[in-house]
Amino acid sequence: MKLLGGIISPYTRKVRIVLAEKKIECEFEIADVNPPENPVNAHNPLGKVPTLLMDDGTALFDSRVIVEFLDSVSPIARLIPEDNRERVAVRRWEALADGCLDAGLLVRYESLRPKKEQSAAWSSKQAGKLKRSLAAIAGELGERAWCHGDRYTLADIAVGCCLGWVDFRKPAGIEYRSEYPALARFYDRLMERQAFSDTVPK
Ligand SMILES: N[C@@H](CCC(=O)N[C@@H](CS)C(=O)NCC(=O)O)C(=O)O
Repeated sequence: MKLLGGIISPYTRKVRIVLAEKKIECEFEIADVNPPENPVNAHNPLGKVPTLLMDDGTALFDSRVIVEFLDSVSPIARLIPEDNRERVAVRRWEALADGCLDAGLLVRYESLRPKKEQSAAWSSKQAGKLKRSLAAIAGELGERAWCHGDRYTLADIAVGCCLGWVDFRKPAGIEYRSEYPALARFYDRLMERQAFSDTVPK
């Protein structure tokens, strides 16, 4: 298998962390998806990373589908609970963290457009989603060690990747660490895991 991804891409980081936690061997190739014509298009019509190239030539996307596949191929370190309600709760955390990132990326992409083409109203709408979802993550996590239940799951990985990217890019000038110290402590604990420290955006 080969993972096409980006070093800073938080969704790619989610997949890389799942691979590492589950001890699954996978080649990693950095793919630049910025140009309209890019090497990912041939495998994924959406032209986005992460895209996982399977040994049989098929491609899996997006990160949520890839992590579900990876969690099912090996019993090591199950990250998605089997129980229906628990699984839905973990996937809800992932949807919240990924949705927060989606808004953050839109804020960033907008800021990279020529000044006269930027829409302040559009950026502010996306920044609103970003701020509300960070507040929701902080409120729902509180001072607990893990997002769901009493163990490390995909929920923690998704939230950790979201926090790492928000801190790295600071979309809309957000400084989450000073605004939500409990979230900063949560992220710092995750960074003690090698899967996190090996994949830090830089
Ligand atoms: N929902 C997707 C989002 C993937 C995504 O948006 N990746 C970004 C990089 S962080 C990308 O490929 N952007 C290129 C583009 O949108 O053209 C997932 O979870 O994999």
